[in-house]
Amino acid sequence: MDGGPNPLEAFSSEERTTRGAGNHEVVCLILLIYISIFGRRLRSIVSFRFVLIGARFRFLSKISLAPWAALLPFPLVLLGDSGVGKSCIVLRFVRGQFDPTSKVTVGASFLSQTIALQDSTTIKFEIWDTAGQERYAALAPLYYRGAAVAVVVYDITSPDSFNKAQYWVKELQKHGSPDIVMALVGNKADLQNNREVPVQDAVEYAEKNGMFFIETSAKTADNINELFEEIAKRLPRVSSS
Ligand SMILES: Nc1nc2c(ncn2[C@@H]2O[C@H](COP(=O)(O)OP(=O)(O)OP(=O)(O)O)[C@@H](O)[C@H]2O)c(=O)[nH]1
Ligand SMILES: [Mg+2]
Repeated sequence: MDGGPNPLEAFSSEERTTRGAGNHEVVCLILLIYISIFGRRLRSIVSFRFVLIGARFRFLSKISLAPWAALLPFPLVLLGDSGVGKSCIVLRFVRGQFDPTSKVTVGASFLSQTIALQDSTTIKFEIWDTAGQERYAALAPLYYRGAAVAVVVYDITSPDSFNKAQYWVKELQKHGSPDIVMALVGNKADLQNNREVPVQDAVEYAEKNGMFFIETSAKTADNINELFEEIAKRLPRVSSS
């Protein structure tokens, strides 16, 4: 039977190819439209989730982050010449003790202490007591780089230790955090008869360098708590609003 020409063969191969491609294009076009609609929906679902997560974080930060933030520790570093009494200041503050036979610190030592202020805020200090001996000087940046507070100590009976304190202040100004809270501490205030660093010199130096100044005695506990309370008052607070 002749059956007439095969309708498919009526098209040249070129036409078939063209028509086939046309079908694919239509399918692709439909797919693209579908994906773009579905994709938009997907994006909106995802972004809605992010909005929810963001809102949840904003909600948590308003409701409960402030009390938690108050418990976040503040890294504090003590710097100063060997023998000025850094370790004794820390021991007095943390344990309420004084060690007349205190040994030189090797490398650095770590202690933490929490204090409650009058406005019922709680501040936790992570205290890095560095070694004042020259051989450990290169280690100091490891401790002061991330510090929120630097306590620079000198001995009121030693002008050399006051010069060394000024060296540490310059180091902190060059390499410390720009918003670091700095305190200048003249220790061994119980040795008034041997004083060689006038109070006025220290007051002027501290003022010029935007530092808080206090004289302490780790031996008699004079001004030790006041030193840390004053530092705590100067720390940035988290607002609960
Ligand atoms: N009279 C008096 N002596 C103190 C006082 N604070 C510390 N000392 C003495 O000073 C000496 C050195 O004290 P440390 O606290 O070990 O000194 P440091 O600054 O930690 O020294 P390094 O660890 O070497 O950096 C010890 O014999 C202490 O007993 C103080 O307020 N008054
Ligand atoms: Mg020490």
